[in-house]
Amino acid sequence: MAQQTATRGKTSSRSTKSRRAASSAHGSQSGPLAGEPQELLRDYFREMTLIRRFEERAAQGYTQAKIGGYCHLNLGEEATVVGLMRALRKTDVLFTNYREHGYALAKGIEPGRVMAELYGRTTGTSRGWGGSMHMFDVEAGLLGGYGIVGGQIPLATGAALAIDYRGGDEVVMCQMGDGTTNIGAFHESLNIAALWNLPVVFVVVNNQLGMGTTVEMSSAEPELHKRAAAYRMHGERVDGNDVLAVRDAAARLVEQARSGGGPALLELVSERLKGHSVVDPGKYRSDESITKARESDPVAAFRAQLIEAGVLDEDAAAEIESAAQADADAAVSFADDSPHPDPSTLFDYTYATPVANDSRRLPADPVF
Ligand SMILES: Cc1ncc(C[n+]2csc(CCOP(=O)(O)OP(=O)(O)O)c2C)c(N)n1
Ligand SMILES: [Mg+2]
Repeated sequence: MAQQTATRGKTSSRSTKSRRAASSAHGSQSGPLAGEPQELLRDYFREMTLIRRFEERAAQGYTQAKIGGYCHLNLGEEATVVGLMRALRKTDVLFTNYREHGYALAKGIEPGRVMAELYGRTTGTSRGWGGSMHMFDVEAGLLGGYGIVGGQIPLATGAALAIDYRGGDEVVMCQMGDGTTNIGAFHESLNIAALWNLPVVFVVVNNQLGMGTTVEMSSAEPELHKRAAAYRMHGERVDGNDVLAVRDAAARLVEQARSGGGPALLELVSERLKGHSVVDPGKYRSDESITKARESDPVAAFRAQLIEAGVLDEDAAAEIESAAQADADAAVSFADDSPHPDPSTLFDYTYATPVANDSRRLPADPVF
């Protein structure tokens, strides 16, 4: 398939014309939203708003010392998250980096269980042992948030091999950040996935920063989608602030992978509204870059777009926002009311299966 080579800033998004032609029987709005069922558009706005409110409450929980360890938020990446998850079937599986709260929510996991994981409670997705970076839910098809940069890439590739070996029709989506595309495992995994034609879509959320390092400072080829060319793989770049463009590109590449068309690399250009993690004041950013990020806030932009198109009015938008706030607040109450794990279970999930010589000792126990 031809490599798309959109230059930085010039991102491809689905043509208005084809969108209009595809489903003119649906919504009556014109412009880029033409043909989109209105209820679906409102659903996207609901989900994006829930992620926004949830992450705001997570940040608050961290400053109240209710949440420990590291904590990275999807603030500014809501359109990317929702667009990507809408391209997957329930049976498709997702691997992500540590910035995954929004993915867990958009993959259909109850907000209370996601917040409880942040709070380290037994009702959390990983029984409270994983925390912010290690959400896991086999039923929902979320096979992990990973704290090691790029740790998810070989695992996702292996999962795609397992699907292929068993003759399944599921697809793996492997999300990562821009700062992950220069590590060895990225290149090894893309190579093997292309060689063996595995059903996996690699997604780079290019928020233009790896902690405080810009893409231009770290990557000799800053147009990250072009890395696919080294493996004769399809690569393309899309505006990560456009939920419909993300959904459409992802859906096309997921279906290509599902039908034996092989893996692909999708780059989504996005913005991180806050610091790398909740404790990062982001002092290394210029005022100009912060202003630019705020101006392209995908939640505010989508809200304005839906109002402009008559899909929402102010009252309906405000109603969705207060419902999202109530859901985020209820998630906090659920987490707060849930029990902490019993210390005696500390080593219970160290290995998937019991390991010989695993003495199940606690750190302070005598060695002999
Ligand atoms: C192997 C490894 N090296 C370094 C780190 C420290 N680290 C955590 S996040 C990060 C930046 C990754 O940036 P990017 O891939 O762009 O993801 P983003 O945080 O922007 O979502 C680094 C270097 C780590 N967790 N693992
Ligand atoms: Mg990044």
